Amino acid sequence: MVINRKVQTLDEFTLQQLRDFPKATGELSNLLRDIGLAAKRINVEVNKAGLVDILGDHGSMNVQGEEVKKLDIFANNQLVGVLRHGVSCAGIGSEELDDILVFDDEISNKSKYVCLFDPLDGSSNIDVNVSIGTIFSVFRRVSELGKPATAEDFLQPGNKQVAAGYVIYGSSTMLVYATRRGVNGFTLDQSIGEFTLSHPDIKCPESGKFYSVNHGNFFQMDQKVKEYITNCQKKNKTNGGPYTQRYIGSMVADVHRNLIKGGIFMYPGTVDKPKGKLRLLYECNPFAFIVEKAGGKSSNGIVNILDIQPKELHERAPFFIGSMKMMEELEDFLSGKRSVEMKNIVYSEAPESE
Ligand code: P6P
Repeated sequence: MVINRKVQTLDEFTLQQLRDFPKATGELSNLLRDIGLAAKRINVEVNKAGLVDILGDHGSMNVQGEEVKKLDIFANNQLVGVLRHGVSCAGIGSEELDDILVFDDEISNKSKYVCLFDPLDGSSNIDVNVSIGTIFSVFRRVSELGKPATAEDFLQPGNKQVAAGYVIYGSSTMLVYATRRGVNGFTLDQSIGEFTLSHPDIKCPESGKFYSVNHGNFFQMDQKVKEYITNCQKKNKTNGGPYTQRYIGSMVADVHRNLIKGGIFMYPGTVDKPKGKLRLLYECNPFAFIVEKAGGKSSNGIVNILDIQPKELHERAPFFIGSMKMMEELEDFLSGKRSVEMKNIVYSEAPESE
């Protein structure tokens, strides 16, 4: 039987990283492989969500006050299980858990890392078969090894992440993760049950044609954000406008598309929700780390997302992320350097940008 050595599995890739960097202890590689295992188990259930009674509301409410669907709990339990059983994680923070979960056993307390995750983001889309995802963030502990992890291990700015990634359960199931060495994508090969390297060294195009925002919130947004969005809809020879609006309402799917093809994703603050909707620690930070390692940029509209010092586990942040040139154009509007006349715009045809 011919063994195709060109197909590199996630395990082979992370082991190769160890060969390339002999000083590495292998703990991070182990942690990433653990997450890959949990993702494979979650994928099985996501793929049959419509067939078994795992679908539908779990009835409980999570810390966000959102109805929890059974798959959220299943996904959370898979991640907690593999990380607690592994030897590379001292504790976790999860969208589904009110507080951090410290594993506090002799082996886990010696682990260098802690992990935060949204086990199944976009779960409100499960019953309409829209792509959903798992998002994760990995920090090196700041507390003393050998003792239980502490809250400070989790409340670090995003620029201290050592790895971050996501799994998208879509037309195919992909695991994408970033370390300081770059961003790589692995597609699940169901025939061998392994994530295999399909998108090596992902780079975010410096510009793109997609802008992603929930237009239903438009009139609640800051004027400068509204002007930027209006500019996205205008003909513009310099930036290729008008852009195409694509918004699936599932962050992993929206950001993944923009990472691969170029684009900008926005979840700004609104009058009702000045901090927006998205969670800093396990939604904004991981994607900010990934997209920046791929050459893109992110912010909360004022500072780089990765520079924010978190105060609490489930805090929210306004979120803008995407291609470098599109983010720079957004910043020109947010700083007032550029503006767009919005009165009397006749939309019979997209007006020229000045
Ligand atoms: P809205 C899903 O619930 C989620 O957390 C993200 O995946 C998604 O980007 C966002 O909320 C959608 O929120 O308010 O536009 O429906």
